[in-house]
Amino acid sequence: SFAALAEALFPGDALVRPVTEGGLPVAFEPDEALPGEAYRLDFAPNGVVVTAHSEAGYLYGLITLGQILRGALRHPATFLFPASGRIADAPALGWRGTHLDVSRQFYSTGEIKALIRILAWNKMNRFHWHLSDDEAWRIEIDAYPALTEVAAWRGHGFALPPLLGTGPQKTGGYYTKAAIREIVAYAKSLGVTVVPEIDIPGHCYAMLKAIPELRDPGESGEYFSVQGFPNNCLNPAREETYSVLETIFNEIIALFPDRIIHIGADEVPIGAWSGSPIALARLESVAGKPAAEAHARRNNVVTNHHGADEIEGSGAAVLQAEFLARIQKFLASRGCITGGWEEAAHGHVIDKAKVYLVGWRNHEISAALAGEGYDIVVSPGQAYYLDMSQATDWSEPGAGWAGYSSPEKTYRFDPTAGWSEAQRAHFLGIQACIWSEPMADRAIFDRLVFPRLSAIAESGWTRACDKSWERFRSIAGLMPILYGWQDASGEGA
Ligand code: NAG
Repeated sequence: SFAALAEALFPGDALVRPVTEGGLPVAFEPDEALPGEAYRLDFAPNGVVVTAHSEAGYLYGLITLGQILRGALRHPATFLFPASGRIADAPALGWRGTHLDVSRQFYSTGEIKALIRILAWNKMNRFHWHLSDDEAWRIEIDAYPALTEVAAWRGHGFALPPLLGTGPQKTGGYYTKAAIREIVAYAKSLGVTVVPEIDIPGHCYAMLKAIPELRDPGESGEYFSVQGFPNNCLNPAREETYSVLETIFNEIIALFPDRIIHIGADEVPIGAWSGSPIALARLESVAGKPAAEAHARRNNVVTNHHGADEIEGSGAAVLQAEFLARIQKFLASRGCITGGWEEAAHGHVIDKAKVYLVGWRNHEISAALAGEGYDIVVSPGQAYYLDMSQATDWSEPGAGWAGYSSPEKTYRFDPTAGWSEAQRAHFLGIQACIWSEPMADRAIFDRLVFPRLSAIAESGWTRACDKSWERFRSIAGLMPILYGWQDASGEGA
């Protein structure tokens, strides 16, 4: 019955209830001719038939019925299901993702599950889970307890003058292995593949706080990341770097059965490793003495800002490329596809056949990488970064390095505008990126994420010729009540 369907899709949600008193029977029919996530709904006076080829197809059919029920809330007294007619539906794109940064803000297991439910409701099928960054490390690793004991928390350990009382409370959290298994299983039940990200070799300040032995003891001087973190990169010339990472990835692979592992690779500062003698020696052996000497001159030089820190061709890029290729080989040997932000292509040593990239700085870079034969998920900051403010005039919260993005701009963005057939052959799909630096509370999160998340989802599911901004706008105002955050309870660790 619809009551059971509604309960399965929206547990405990009082807003969803059968519209017809007696409920309406739903039958399921297999059809092997339908592609994976496609479904049909056939309406008849005595019920609805959902036809599909896979669990995902049945799920999306049921979600569409759930959406019709939600629509019925606007006219509860008069709503009737159609007595005849057919909905035949299939996704436009294979990769319909959302990325969430849980390093800059921590989200409880309950909140993650609520977000996954929202993704499924929007017929999104990938959850890219950004589990580590300079600010914090969020995943339990048995071999290195310090990663979570030290690097999952902040705001404590400062000595305050006695009159000010005790120091600040620590805040943060991490996901235990049990929590991760629970989340991955829950996502699977809603058609969502979870892609964990451990961001390396840059964005590793927290990891290096927890495992300081990974630093080159001979390193001197400073380089800074675009966010201002000093010396935040794992050293590619230390053997321990690889043995530690292999241990960590082995534990992670065991938790994520879909075997897609994202390794970051974004924003290695151009001065990275310029004060590390072992890294400079490695660079000299790969690229020659002049390259190593040129790189050493970058030590203590502050360069770098958003969008302009193109390190391709630099000594840092050479070292990074070698590092990434080695990690990728290891992951491939464990049967994994490697994901990376677009900079993972620097140096072009990574194996294109076993990699996918997420294009983020702008549309042109994504197009160029697709042209070079990299499989790519498109998520340009200018349209799909949900931390970007919705307006230019500071009346809205959010960041601005990629400019502002109104819901309309996000909705109308065409991810492959101007791409050739050859480029489109490498287009995997699209992704919303929820970077959480500005999302200090739930109100700001909701303001930034909704309804732009649904605008992106619609470009993932609906063919461009069937999209309509006017229709989207007319329902966007209803979205807050559709999302059902209310049962997002649960504590992190
Ligand atoms: C970039 C960083 C990210 C940051 C975000 C904010 C990527 C791949 N890297 O600087 O750490 O949170 O922008 O918009 O986006």
